[in-house]
Amino acid sequence: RNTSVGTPFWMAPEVIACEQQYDYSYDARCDVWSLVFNFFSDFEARPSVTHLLEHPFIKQAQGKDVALQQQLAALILEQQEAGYEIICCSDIHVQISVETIISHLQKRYDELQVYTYVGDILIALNPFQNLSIYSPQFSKLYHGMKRADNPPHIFATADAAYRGMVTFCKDQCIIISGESGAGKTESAHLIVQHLTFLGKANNRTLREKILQVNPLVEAFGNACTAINDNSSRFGKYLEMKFTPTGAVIGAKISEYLLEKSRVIKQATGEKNFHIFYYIYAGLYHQDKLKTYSLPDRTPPRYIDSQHRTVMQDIVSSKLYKEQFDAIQEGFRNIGFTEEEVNSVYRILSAILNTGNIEFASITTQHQTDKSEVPNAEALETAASLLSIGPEELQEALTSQCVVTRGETIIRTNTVDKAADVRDAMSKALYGRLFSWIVNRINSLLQPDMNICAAESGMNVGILDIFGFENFKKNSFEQLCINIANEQIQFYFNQHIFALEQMEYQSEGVDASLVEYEDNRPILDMFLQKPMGLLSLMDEESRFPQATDQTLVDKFEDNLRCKYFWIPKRVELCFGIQHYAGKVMYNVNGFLEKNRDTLPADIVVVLRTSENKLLQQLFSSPLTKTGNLATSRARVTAASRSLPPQLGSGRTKVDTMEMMRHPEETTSMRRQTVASYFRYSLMDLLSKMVVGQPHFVRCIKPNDDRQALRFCKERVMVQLRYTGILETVNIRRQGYSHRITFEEFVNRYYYLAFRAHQMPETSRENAVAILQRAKLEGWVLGTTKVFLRYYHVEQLNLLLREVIARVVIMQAYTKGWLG
Ligand code: AOV
Ligand code: MG
Repeated sequence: RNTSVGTPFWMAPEVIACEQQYDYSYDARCDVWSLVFNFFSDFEARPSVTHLLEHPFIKQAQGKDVALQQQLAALILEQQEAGYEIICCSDIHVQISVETIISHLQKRYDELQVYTYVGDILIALNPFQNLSIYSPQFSKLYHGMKRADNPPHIFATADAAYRGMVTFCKDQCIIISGESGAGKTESAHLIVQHLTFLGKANNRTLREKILQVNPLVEAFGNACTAINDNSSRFGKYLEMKFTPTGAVIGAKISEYLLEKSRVIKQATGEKNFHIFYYIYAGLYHQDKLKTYSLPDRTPPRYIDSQHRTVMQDIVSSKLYKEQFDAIQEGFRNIGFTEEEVNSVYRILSAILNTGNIEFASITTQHQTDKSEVPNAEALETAASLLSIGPEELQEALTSQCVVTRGETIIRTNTVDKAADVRDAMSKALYGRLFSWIVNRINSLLQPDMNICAAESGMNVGILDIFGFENFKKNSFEQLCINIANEQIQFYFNQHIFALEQMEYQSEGVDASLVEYEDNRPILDMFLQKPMGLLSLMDEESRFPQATDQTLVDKFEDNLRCKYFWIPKRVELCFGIQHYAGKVMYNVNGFLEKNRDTLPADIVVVLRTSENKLLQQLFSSPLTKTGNLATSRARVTAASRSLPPQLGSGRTKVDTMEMMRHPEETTSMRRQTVASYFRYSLMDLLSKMVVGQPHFVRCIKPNDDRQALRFCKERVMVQLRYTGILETVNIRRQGYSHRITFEEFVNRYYYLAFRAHQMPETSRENAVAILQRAKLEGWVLGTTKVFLRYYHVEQLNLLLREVIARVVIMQAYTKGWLG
């Protein structure tokens, strides 16, 4: 390929590394890493064709076909005479190493170019500082442009998804992945920002509402961890809904696996969910701490179990207050009533007061392990905020009704047991409150049926989950988080590698098979039934006598897999070799966290509440079971109908493959966290597989959250485990678009035929169009045209020109134009 002198080589030549006398550069236009060099500097005098054939580059070129090489050499000389600079690429197999990519990324990062494409995947390096590239001007800049027209940007990815949806009438999903603190949540916000810009609704308020959804939900679902001050403690799939013409009409959030345990306890140096701090600062400012009975002398135990915080620091925080104001505004704008918001604050305060309830044991002559509440004030305040009777609450906390053989027996709770019940109640309150807020937002942002029937609408989904975590001490929560990430990686692999290979093979197109790290065995080890880790844990959770030790023993006896091991010297621990690295888990409390039991007595008491919201939270059967029913229906439906983008060559098995282990047999009655988790994953994947995916890979350049610090080793590790290198290879050789001959001819026949001709949708006509469009490098399969992504851009551009001409002609013949 040759480019005339002075033609900008996409954003000027991006020379990324000098090896020997050659420079390698990445060319977004043809999606290849190419070799750019001043060819003639290698020769002292003007070379002849024979000279050229001796050149190492030519020797490797054209698949080593000598005849072709001669042609090339002649062409090069001809071009040089005409004053062209020679840029050679694509058919030289430049070995791209991780090092090459890293130095490229580093150079860009140093210039604050945080985005880079690898094929159609966007790599986003966390800048750890505010960049001025997200203003509406930038949204305009990226609107409807070809990708190569502008530097890589998250807006371009959002734009591609939007255009994909409008052009092909197909749902899209943007999958953002990366480890904790890599920038997923920020990226998700930016995507929503650009999509609301694109989906110009006449309705400005709707756009504002949608923009406020993320901050609102994150106030309740995010918290400060050791890794990230604004760490997502739940998974979020936000679907933005559009009309077929691309106007935004609504939104829907699905939330996954909120880390409820954070409500009652946080690891050293970590905090509770943001909202607890926000309400303190905000309500303090409004002089309303008393109105909501928030304990104001010392911070409640739930937000400061180690007594490290001073009340004054919380209430006087400017940041917290600002966030509170934003939350209040969000609630109001989105459409929550004042009464509802009031109830939310009351429940939050009730949770904090509940956490302060203490228990002491009383010994009577007959009973030894009975407990009472020495600080009646906390109990009474909590009960009053929940609009329930304090005696009833105390009863439910300190005793337990057991029905055996038709007889009801009251058993008293020990101090420890009572504290567990108290904490279980707090977790349930918070978890259900969170789900309620999400559901309420969904009902308020539901598309207006008058504008667009739901079934004719389309959506772009944005997945932002909690990133891979590896702390000094990792517990049940980290296990769930990391399994979820493992599953997302599997989905990525399936899409990028496995399905790609299968499609090539079934179409008879040569696919130099790209090797990649398949994490299927690890996922199987977790999810398999009945011998996978989660199933084993569920089984053990059913035995009341089980202990952490019996759980570890069970794992050790049953999990025979190189990804799992029990360390010799550390007690109650096991190690997992995840796709993203080794993690040591401490099983302390695993069983209890998995059982997540909420005594029936507590539910009964809470149902007596006079607070409407609270009644709602506890009136239905467990919300999670409700979700699961729909989830199950959807999973089945998804596996029945093939995701359209997977093409006809795929079988049902493939969809099921994307979601490992979709089958489910566990009884719904005693739902453990693990089995709920399994369902949630399936539910999520069933949503994802129906859309055309776009991948954003967030990378954390350093662990100190420092701007402009690029730690090569850290980036290297992330590039390796995310499979970016393999991605480069498969994309370089790959054909990202495969269109059936029929679809291709129908879509592009204007380019080679007259509008009224309606040519036969045959292979030959597809070829005619490709030739007419002067495209090179495409391949024909048995039923499909295989195109590189830039081919599609070129075709669409041509199509647009032709259509514009036709429109002008028509206008002209009608006499509309002079
Ligand atoms: P995460 O979502 O990937 O972690 P975040 O999106 O919360 O990570 O990013 C962590 C922090 O990095 C943010 O609070 C910002 O300070 C900074 N940051 C990320 N992206 C940008 C950007 N584009 N511009 C400026 N600052 C940015 V977790 O949710 O912990 O897995 O569970
Ligand atoms: Mg996040």
